[in-house]
Amino acid sequence: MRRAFARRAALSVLLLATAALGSGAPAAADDAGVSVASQGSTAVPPAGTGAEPAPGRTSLKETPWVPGKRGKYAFWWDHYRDSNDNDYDDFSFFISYKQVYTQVWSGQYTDGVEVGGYVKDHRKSSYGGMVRWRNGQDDVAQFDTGQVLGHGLVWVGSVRFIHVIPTTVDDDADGIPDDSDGDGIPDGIPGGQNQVQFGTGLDWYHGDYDFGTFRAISDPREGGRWTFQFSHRFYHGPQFYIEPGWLPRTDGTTNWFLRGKYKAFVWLVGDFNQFDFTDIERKQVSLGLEFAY
Ligand SMILES: [Ca+2]
Ligand SMILES: [Ca+2]
Repeated sequence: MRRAFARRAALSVLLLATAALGSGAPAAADDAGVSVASQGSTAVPPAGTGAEPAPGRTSLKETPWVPGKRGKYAFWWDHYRDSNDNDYDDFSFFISYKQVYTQVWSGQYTDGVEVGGYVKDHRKSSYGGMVRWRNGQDDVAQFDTGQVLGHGLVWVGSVRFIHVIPTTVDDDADGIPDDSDGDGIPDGIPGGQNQVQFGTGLDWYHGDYDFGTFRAISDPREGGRWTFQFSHRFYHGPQFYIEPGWLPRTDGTTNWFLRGKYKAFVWLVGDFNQFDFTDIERKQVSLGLEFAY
């Protein structure tokens, strides 16, 4: 029921956003920073980081790199409500400088820090990575590349190494490890403590700032399961965009998000199933303020 609703909602959002903005967003030639020549290069987000469908990631909210600027900083409030009716509030601070960034966050769900960056070759293809530590959740290292193909297309590949910190599952969030088969041995983390995740896909830059994203991301928790991301950012000048995303999975579940920006105000709403190595579904509302410098 919830899945069906989420799917309908996501489709409605996509259709509405496409109808409202897809045709009405003129490519503003004077939007400084990104020329036609630099599309798929300057504007490329750190490759592969957009491949992450989990809501806690910076990249799901924003591109860390601002064309023509040294960087940017942002303050975020994240509110989660999970399928056990638990609420969490987390706060984070993000800052990028040239080709590196860091983010720290703290709150009821987790505390953590992430550091990432990239370099580019003479073809403006990127090679990047990030490391992240989340207290009581996981340690992550990722390497990724974005290869410029021309015609605004960038091929993205990524590999992510994940060390899951909890050793048992607690899907009903009662503080007691679940034992689904009742044999007295708690359920282990699906996929084990150490996991490797692969991602691949394309970004397509067109217009002055608009871009579409496609990703296929393996799910090490369940062999053969993949998550796909279809999203598109519709710009209307540098101060305003809206980006709907639809994330179907090969097991039939669907996640979605809708994010946007108006001047310094940035926001995201979304619904994410099986978040963070549990069967818990999490709805998310995030509000932030961000400033380029
Ligand atoms: Ca439990
Ligand atoms: Ca058991």
